[in-house]
Amino acid sequence: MDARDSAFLKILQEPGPEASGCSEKSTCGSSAGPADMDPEVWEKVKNHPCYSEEAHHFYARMHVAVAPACNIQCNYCNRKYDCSNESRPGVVSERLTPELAAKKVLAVASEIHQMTVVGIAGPGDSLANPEKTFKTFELISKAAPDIKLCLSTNGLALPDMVDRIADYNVDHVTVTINMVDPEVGEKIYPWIYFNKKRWKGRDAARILSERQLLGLEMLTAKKILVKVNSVMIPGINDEHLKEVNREVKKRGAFLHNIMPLISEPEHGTYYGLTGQRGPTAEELKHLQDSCEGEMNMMRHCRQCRADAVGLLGEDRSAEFTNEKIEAIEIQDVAYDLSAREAYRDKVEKTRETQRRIKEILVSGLGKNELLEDAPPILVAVATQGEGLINQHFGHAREFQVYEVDASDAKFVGHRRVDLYCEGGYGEDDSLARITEALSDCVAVMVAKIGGCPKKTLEEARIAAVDRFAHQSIKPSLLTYFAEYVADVRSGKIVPKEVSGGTKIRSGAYTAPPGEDVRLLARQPF
Ligand code: CLF
Ligand code: SF4
Repeated sequence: MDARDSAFLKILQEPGPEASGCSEKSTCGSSAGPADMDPEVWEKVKNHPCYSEEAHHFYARMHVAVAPACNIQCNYCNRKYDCSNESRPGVVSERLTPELAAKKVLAVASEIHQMTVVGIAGPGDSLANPEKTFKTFELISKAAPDIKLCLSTNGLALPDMVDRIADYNVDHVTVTINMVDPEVGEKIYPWIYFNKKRWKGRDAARILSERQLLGLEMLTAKKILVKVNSVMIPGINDEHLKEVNREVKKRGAFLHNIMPLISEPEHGTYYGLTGQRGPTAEELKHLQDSCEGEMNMMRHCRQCRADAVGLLGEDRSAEFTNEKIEAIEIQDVAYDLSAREAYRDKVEKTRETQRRIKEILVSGLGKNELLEDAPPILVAVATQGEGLINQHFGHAREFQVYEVDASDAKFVGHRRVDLYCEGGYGEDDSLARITEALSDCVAVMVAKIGGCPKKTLEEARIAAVDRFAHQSIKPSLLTYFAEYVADVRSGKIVPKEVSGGTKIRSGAYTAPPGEDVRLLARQPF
């Protein structure tokens, strides 16, 4: 038991609930735990930060940018920038050869024991560059056999590559599917390059869709886990994504990740230049909620860069530049498999403890009549990982948002913000933007917060809560929910009206070596 969970120790000493089998469908999804799925599947996803929401608090991924070419054009992508499928466009990537990529993986794995997955996600399309992609996988699997291999693709070349994907033991494949109707597709894809020919309009969209769905079926027939990414483009495919959801579920997709369109004019994309807007946080959540009854939804995606390194939501890629990796002598890399395994064992014990505390709390709350029919609330959390409320308000670059009721505390999204505390001083402009970004939340849980931001948040009816500092997130949220409802029922607080329209902030965090992580301005190649 982690001493940081001391507030929950007493609860743990009481008898726990009976072990149950698979819970209701609503508890499955990327937030699911071992009780919710087949043990074989759980083994594959339990330390993959994208396929398991729980895992993303503890484990990191890295991308190796070995795939520069692409075989299609998406209206949300400018080729001068990173792939929008798996990386926010507009942040510079260094491209790698397969050999340098494998060396980089060893260097990162020896430094960051949390890193369990290597993905190839661009900056173009992984399967439009098959020789580079598969050579990279071959080298990594020989050098670092405990690392999971993952790839992301637009799916056009996928049916021709499924056997090779299986041969290289790639267990996780992401296919970006934005439509299953060519009429919708022609508004998203101006052209594709297929069978040595450039196709345009509806024909292009039809071929792409057929190849994506065929590839998906072929992968699931081989028991390879497939995540489908979809970019939500209001007015173009937002309603249509419900049909996409049904079609990919039918074909065995494991997870559906509906992501917001990122389209700023300065990115130079077709959508950016023509004023196509992205969804608000509420619109995105509403669509994700309506698809959740159909299949497992991912909500913790950070739309990472093609060379991202670290926990989702942080990016340590600047610590591992090509120049640094080239300068490293491979014999100096301390790739210690046993240290990595020991780290994972420790993490698994912590996760088990946090899970058990949560189960016991939920069981207790279920018996509390006061909480019956109490509507869920949104609560933001400042965290640096490990499933704990362990970040100072002023140091947060993003807040995780949870929907909490008596039955669960479910991760439903994140809000990127500017640092409030710069050089020891609070920034009023940042505070105003943070307050706006959290406007739909009733509280924000932090390790610590100063009197001034606390007052400003409270004026906006966002309670700043630091009494759960360094405790586990989900049990703290459940405990807070019970207290909140009791206060509402007694008339101590009036429930907050939420107006909607919360903007989604795009941006990637990169950390110059030795410095704080900052939101950097876009830099073209
Ligand atoms: Fe990378 Fe993608 Fe593999 Fe994850 S990312 S290739 S599945 S290892 Fe993850 Fe990043 Fe979202 Fe992608 S958070 S953009 S879903
Ligand atoms: Fe850009 Fe990726 Fe679309 Fe290719 S598949 S155009 S790289 S977003």
